[in-house]
Amino acid sequence: TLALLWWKTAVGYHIYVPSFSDSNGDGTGDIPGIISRLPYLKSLGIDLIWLSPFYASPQHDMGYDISDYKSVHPPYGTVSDVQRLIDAAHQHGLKIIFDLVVNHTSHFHEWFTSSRSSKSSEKRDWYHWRPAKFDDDGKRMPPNNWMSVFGGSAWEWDEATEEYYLHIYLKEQPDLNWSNPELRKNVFNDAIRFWLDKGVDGFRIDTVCIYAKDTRFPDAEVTNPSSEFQLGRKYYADLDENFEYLKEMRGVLEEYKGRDLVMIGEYSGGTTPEIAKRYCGDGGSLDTGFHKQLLDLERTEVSKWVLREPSFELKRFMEIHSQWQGMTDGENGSWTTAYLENHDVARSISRFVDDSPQARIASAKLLAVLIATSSGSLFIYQGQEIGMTSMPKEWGIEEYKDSETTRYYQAVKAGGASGETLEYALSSIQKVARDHGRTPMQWDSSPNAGFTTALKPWMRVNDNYPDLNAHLQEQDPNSVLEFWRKILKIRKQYPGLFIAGKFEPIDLGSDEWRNKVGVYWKHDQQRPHDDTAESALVVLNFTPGEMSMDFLVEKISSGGECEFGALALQFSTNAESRSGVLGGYEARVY
Ligand code: TEU
Repeated sequence: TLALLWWKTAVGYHIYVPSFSDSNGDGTGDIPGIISRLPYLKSLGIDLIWLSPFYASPQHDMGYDISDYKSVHPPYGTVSDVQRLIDAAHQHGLKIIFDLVVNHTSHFHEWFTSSRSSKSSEKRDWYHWRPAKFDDDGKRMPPNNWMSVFGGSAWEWDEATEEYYLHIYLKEQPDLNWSNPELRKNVFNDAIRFWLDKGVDGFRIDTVCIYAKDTRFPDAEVTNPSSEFQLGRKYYADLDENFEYLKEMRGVLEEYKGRDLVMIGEYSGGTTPEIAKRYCGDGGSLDTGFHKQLLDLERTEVSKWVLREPSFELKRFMEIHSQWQGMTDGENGSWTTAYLENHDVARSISRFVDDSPQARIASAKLLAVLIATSSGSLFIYQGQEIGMTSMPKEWGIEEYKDSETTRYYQAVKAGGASGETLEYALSSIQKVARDHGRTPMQWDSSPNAGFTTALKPWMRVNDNYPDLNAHLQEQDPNSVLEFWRKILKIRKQYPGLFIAGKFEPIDLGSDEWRNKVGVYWKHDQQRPHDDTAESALVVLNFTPGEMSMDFLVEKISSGGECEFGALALQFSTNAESRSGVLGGYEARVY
């Protein structure tokens, strides 16, 4: 049997605190609300909760701008509520990890207010301050041409001491200077030890690749001539020092003997499987990480908002997925995660399949099979287990709350961005805004989906909640929720195949086929290629139409491994599944 560590076999569930469950009727989700839903999570079959940031924050970036690591955003509750949550999760046999956001703080964090107050502040060097440059006309310019992830310069001028500070994200999120040992010590104490002492089981580590910066701050190459500012990633992602800082961080976790803590990093957009191996393979400090390449599927080099045409191609999706699946093959001890959604993306069935009322159930099950048969640590994002969809197209821009979205919309309106029309911008927002993943959880058919008793939740509830909610699905054996419960059990029944198996895509020959159907083997690597070795064949029809399976018979038997007819059908998402004919959006496992 496989000796898999707990965080490898665990099914994770990602909770976005403001949108999960509101216990006190103020329209915002909270910690006591989460505690009340633990039995639901337990019944789904999960083992691990990842909680989005709940710390004190002025909420310029939904809590990814922290003003005090050791206290809780009041609408979410108190430190003792969080303590109760940790204990209650443990009583339910669940592990729980927190979001660790330490590349930057809020500009309201005491560290920053002190740092900005004077050049001689003892915390001055805890952030990156640089004098202005001047152009030929004597105009004041930022120290270099780096672009902020959310648009515009990555530097903000500060009148108080007449210098610029660095912010890779919003100007309300100044970057910490990790090269300062005093700063690191304080991060470890406040953001890490404080919560480990309370019993948390580890961290999802935000923006884990970019703590170290090239503090000479060279200009980035001009890759987008239409923009004043350029991607400086080369000078702040995956630098050697970054690996050293993470080693130090790991050391802090190692102080907690016998706790078996986990560190799961959030990689950056440029992190390839090769780079990821350096983070989580032998000698690396992370256990595993979330790669971003499927989240970024639609975007082009120009920006997040200028989309590829067509925006989704199954072929590309499967190529990227299969590269990352290769990380679990045992080589150099590396490991990956398997996930399709988080709080930074639109809903997967809306992005990849069909979220119309007739097709959304089949679509959700199709994607459930894909990800639940994939190797790695599996993560489900809240609402994915009931097949929640992106926001309706009819909703106006006022329903979008994310500062990334609103900044972009305003920039286009003002004639900025990369020259898109407002119409294009809106259609792009309707596809890829982060807001789509942030609408409140749909619990039942009561007003506002039972998320809150308030008249107006902080974000509008999707109009489809009367027909799409957890309560309805609990009573329906054919629901998406019931399907997830079932498939999670099957995943755990065959860990060698589904959790740690070798992923071997089957080449369907032409791009036309590759864009219609996904087919792959999972092989048990513990007993490779002897007579007892187990393999599973997964077949996913991404088109609405039926198709004959003849195309596949040829492909799978050409390897000489087996005859298609000899394979036993383990299960299908389609109750009327017929041999030889693949139904529309049907997924099968042999
Ligand atoms: O995301 C890191 C990140 O690089 C994001 O910019 C991501 O590429 C973006 O959401 C794409 O639209 C993390 C958090 O997940 C995100 O919510 C935060 O906004 C960001 O860090 C800053 O803390």
